[in-house]
Amino acid sequence: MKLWVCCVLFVFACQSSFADWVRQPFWYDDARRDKVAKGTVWPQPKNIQTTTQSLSLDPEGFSVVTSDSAANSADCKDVLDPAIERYRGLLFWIPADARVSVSGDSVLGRLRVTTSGTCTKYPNLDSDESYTLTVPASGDATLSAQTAWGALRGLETFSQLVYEVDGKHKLNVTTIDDEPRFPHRGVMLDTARHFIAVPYIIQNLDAMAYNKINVFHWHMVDDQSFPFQSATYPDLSGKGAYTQDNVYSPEDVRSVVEYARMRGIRVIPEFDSPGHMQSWGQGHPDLLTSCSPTSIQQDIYHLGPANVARNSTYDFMQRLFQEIREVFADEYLHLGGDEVHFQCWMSNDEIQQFMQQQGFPNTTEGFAKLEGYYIHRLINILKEFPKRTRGIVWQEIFDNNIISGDFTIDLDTIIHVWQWNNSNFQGIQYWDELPQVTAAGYRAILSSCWYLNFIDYGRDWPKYYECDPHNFTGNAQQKELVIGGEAPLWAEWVDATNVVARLWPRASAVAERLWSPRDVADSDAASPRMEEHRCRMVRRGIPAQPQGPSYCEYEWN
Ligand code: CP6
Repeated sequence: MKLWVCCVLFVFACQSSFADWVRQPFWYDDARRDKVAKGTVWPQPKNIQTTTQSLSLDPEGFSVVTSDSAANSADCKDVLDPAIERYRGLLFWIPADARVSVSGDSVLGRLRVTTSGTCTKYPNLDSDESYTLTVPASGDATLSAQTAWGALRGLETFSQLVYEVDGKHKLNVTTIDDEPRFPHRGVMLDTARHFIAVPYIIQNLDAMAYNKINVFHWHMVDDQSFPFQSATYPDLSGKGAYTQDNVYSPEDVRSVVEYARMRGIRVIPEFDSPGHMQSWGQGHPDLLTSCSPTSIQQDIYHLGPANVARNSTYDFMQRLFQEIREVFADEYLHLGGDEVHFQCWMSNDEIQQFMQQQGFPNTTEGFAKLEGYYIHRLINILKEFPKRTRGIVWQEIFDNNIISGDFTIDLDTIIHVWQWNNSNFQGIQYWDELPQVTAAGYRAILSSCWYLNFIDYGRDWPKYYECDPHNFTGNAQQKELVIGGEAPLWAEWVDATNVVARLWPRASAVAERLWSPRDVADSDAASPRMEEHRCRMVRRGIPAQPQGPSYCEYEWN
């Protein structure tokens, strides 16, 4: 028996496929990344002309200056000045005692930053993030952008051009003209299955900025816990948080929103309803539907989705969302709407009565109408807010429209596509969903192929990298309606101990897909740059996990 196994292994080992498997060629290439990928940019810019002519930077003498037109606008300066300070800190990493003098070299002395448009206090979906960056053979380098948000992206690019040779900070003569392919490029973090303390959220915002990601979708609350401390309804976290240490105070939220703003990142909070609300029921049981004992939805509290039959539910949501809109500042709120199981509603007399009143049949179509009715009312509530407010919803809300035949959801609502279909999960494939969503005229964001909570043995980023949001059949107008995507990290098996390493550099694959032109799609070609980028993040203090055997010049310590 043993001999037989040995023979099979021997024959297999002689096949070249086995040799390839042992020697995964990309691992070898990547371990030698220092020879090929120094000073490369992630995500890949739209247009980059680079040369082999190098300039040195003098950490003592180098300066970044803003031109007068940038200084004209207080809103631009407010973001730009601190950013320039930050990037000064990121530009020079060689320890002082290891630095070699650059005297006698061609030295780049200055980077001039100009913004020519007007700046907004907060970044938004329409913000212009384009920039051009020139590093000439002699004279000042220039970075010009329409807005401070574009200038931030350009500063990040500039900092990535710098590499280390023989104790010197160097960069090559280069011209870059860059802008994102999609305006909505996000990471979603779930802080309800596990509490994630603010310093780790902050660290992720740093990593997002290094990847030009501009949306932090904060899936703040869910069935398991309600960590948001609401001034209007203190019992929500008072009774719904895991502990009173595991809460985000208004001050915490404000500091996250401000830290994100400084990096051109929008914070979009999600307060998921009418499903996934168990934790809300701890302090406010009347908000939820009582399920009859025969319903499979019952848990120890016998409560299910929101009680959508009561006006008091809508009053509650109005007051809560009004507070949320003020604290988070973004024009968009994520309203959830995913995974509502209809059995509990079906088992409740009050809901049944309400459905009869509304003329909704007691069928799947009827419950789809009921959920549509609820979200429609919620969106109408947002419309009455003093500041313009719009909704993002998970795809079920759109799918229910199709089931019920009632297109009651406003067209300025964004549909978040998350489902897929395989042996473990029966949903709709995104290439079947996006044609329908966009044909109906809705804008869409994609997450289906970027669920970072799934892990495998091996490097999995190429699979995220190769997924394209335009991989569906549709006309140009439909493609235009896909405004981007998000990499979600559901946190059933994630907390502060592993959140940063699980996200990075895997989310970097998504970042490049959403920023760079569509034809930048070859993961083998991207691999050395990915390695360089991962080491750069490690050097900057982000514990980004390795993607195979390799080393970094500055290892984690
Ligand atoms: N929680 C909420 C979740 C998920 C969703 N919504 C989820 C579903 C399937 C998988 C992973 C996560 N945990 N509120 C779906 C949007 Cl595989």
